[in-house]
Amino acid sequence: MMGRPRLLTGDRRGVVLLLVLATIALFTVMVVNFSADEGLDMQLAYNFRDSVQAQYVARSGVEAAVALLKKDDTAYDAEDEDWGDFGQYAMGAAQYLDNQTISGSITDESGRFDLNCLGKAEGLSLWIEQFVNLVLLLEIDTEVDPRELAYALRDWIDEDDDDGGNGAEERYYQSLENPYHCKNGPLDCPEEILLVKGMKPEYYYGTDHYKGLRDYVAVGTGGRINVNTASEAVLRSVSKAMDNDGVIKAVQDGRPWKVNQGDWAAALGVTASGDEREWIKKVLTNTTEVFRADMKGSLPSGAQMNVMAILQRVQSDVKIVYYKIY
Ligand SMILES: [Ca+2]
Ligand SMILES: [Ca+2]
Repeated sequence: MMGRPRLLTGDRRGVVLLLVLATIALFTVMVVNFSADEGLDMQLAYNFRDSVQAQYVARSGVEAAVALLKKDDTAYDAEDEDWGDFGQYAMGAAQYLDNQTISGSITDESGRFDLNCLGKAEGLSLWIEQFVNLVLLLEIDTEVDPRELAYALRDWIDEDDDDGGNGAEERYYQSLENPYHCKNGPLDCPEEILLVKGMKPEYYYGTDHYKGLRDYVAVGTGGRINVNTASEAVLRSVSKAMDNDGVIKAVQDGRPWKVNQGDWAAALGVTASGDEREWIKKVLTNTTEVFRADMKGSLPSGAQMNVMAILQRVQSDVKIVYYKIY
């Protein structure tokens, strides 16, 4: 029977000794550093404490937004309601916050184009048309035909792996120098558009010469456009028949639209074919289910934190469905 191998030969003992000495040396350096950096560490700790506190102040702004939307009248949604004046509301809250302040706004996501509609099978050509109209109306200087961007977005979102000969699926994304997977599912946030073939940051963020898509797109509204909150570009993009000065004036003069007109084309004096009329009826509304809260928490020390939350209202319940700290 062989004896147990000896664990440490002479040479190995030497290695262990060196390791122990090195460890002691390391701890010594660390102790010296601890005392030298103590002041800096305290400052870092204060900063961290303040940033966490500012974050919670911003978070309480989101909670205030949820409370405000829970008691909002769901018959119509427009900026003449309490949620449209969140700034005033937040200033009133400041007196309870001991010099900490919340500032921010609640906006309607249904005033924007829902990018995820490009993944819908139903009405796809019309959603694509709407996206293309929006890119053209914003005068975004795309290198490729905006239709190609729309097709690439369609493929990014739709479940299948069929690029239809004009889009981009898994094969394209795997051929990149730093490959990644095609999502084949709905976008979680509008910024995700930057991963899609053909998109450039400037198309989204804008330049000195044109506005980007950022303020005009959303995800998760289902595609309904609220006539009370939509910008002119978004209203015009709905269909060629909506891209008309008289129609835009009729929308704006009628605000707030407290009653859903149903046949919006008739209500707004739109000259449209039967199909266009149906499309306008399908897309336009005067209510919303998805709101966005942008909140900033500030402390007297100057610490500030921003929070963005997407709030979804189902009947009179309001849930946070997306939350980002920045
Ligand atoms: Ca309302
Ligand atoms: Ca796909």
